[in-house]
Amino acid sequence: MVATPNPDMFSLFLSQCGATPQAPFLIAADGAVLTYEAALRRSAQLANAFRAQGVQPGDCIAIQVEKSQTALLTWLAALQAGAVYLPLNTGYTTGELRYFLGDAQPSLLLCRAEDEAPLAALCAEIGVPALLTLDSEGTGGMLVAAAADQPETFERAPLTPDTLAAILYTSGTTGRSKGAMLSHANLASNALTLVDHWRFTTDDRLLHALPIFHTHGLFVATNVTIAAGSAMIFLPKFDADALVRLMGQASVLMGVPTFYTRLLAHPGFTRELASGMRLFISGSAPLSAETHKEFSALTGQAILERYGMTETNMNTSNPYDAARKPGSVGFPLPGVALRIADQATGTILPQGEIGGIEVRGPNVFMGYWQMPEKTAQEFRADGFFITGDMGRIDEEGYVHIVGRAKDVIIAGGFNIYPAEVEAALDEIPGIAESAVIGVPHTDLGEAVVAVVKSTDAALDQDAIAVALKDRLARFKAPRAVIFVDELPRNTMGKVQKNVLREAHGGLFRD
Ligand code: MCA
Ligand code: AMP
Repeated sequence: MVATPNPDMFSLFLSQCGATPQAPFLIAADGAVLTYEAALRRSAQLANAFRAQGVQPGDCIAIQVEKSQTALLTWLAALQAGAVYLPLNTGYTTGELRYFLGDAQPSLLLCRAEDEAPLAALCAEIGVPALLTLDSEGTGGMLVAAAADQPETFERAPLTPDTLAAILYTSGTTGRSKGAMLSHANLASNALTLVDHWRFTTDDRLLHALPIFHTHGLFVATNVTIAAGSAMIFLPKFDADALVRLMGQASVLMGVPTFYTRLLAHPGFTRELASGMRLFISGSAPLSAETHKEFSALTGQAILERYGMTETNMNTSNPYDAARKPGSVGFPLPGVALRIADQATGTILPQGEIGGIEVRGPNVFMGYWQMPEKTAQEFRADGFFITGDMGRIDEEGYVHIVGRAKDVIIAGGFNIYPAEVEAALDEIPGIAESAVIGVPHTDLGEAVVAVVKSTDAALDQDAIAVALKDRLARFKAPRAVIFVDELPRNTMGKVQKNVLREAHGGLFRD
């Protein structure tokens, strides 16, 4: 790893290209290798193609495409073009995109080839000047054609550590989604810390099966790989069979807890197979102590759990060398200050007590895009960010997340805000009111369940699924709908979700 005084991700990438140009950067499932040097050339062509479409430094480019090598290289292209990268979950519907594109006003949208017609209309409607497409393999589409004849070098845009590198939208407990603004320094500082903490080297081969539109797959996995000069075995999506087939060539896996429960259920995942790996990392959602222990019993290795957020990148991690405690997210990372405070007053609580988790450090974002008031509300006067997670620090200093103050469901590592699903449900004719809860789910950790008061006897779960199809990404759709005569309410008239959780919590338990 080559460190520079004020590093940014593209400088780190260039350092690796200079030091080991022929080292593998991306390895496909069939073994085909894309070297650092080839990735530099291809990403320069993409940067030139973006520039030719009118993208200037500081402009935003929005991306909603399937995972492919070319899709990943658009991140490197944006970095060198000085563009602000806005990756979007491939599950979002056109209606959901209308909000994100309207809010961020990108200069260019890169979308799937099959979405070209509806999204060209959307771009015309909201004034996005350029649209390119990319096919699901990353080998065809307007972007590939536009980049083919472009020069393989690109004069990168100047930047400072505080230059905006990316906007990632996080859903809101109430109201609008917020665009978290991440600077080049936010991303590079966290990547370098993690390389060090997790002992990444040029020898590492990271098994990459996460999506690349969220922090985990894009920043944690990819930026750590770049900063270390290691390689990724780059898979289009999670598939337990593929992971078992390729694990023998890998040294590290990063995943959400569902990856680990599915691996444990796979007959091909054995102690011998795992013995070639030096590190298994979990995050994005709570890894149950039970899964942690089951994994240790099978493999003899302890999963390393860490904790982060879109707004903060990674905040804590279990240690590399010392005990990795089941049910704990470890210690604050070097440079990150973490405290437990009373949610209402901000008073710092004594060690051992449960309160709101607050963090401060070079990893913490610059604020929410065009929402200065919302940003101000979520920071304390001394610069600590209020995460909305509840936790405690135990007698040995390990951080434990014990719940969430924010009303969010985390299913398979995706965050889903009940208020958004309720609003979509309430728009359906025949639904008088609704309440959405998260229910324990053996595969996804939590699953979305809707409790609905209906005035239309013909309305059933299937009809609701059809009505939601174009309004909400599929991963947000209720896995079950329960029809009730009345929703339980307290004396203030507020729906008692705890009563609903108690009544329906056993729905997906084996
Ligand atoms: C897919 N579906 C889901 C989910 N994923 N439903 C609920 N929750 C999900 N997570 C739905 C699809 O819409 C589809 O619905 C059906 O399930 C099957 O889709 P498929 O793609 O086959 O699903 P899968 O392969 O089983 O995917 C499950 C998965 C995947 C492997 C857990 O969701 C995944 O890779 N999750 C990782 C998420 C992640 O990267 N999170 C990091 C966020 P239908 O059949 O009805 O069409 S970053 C973060 O949280 C912070 C910063 C951090 O700390 O990292
Ligand atoms: P996101 O909004 O997608 O950035 O998700 C961030 C949230 O995921 C955090 O605020 C936590 O609630 C949750 N999270 C991330 N890592 C962990 C973890 N290891 N254990 C429990 N929750 C986690």
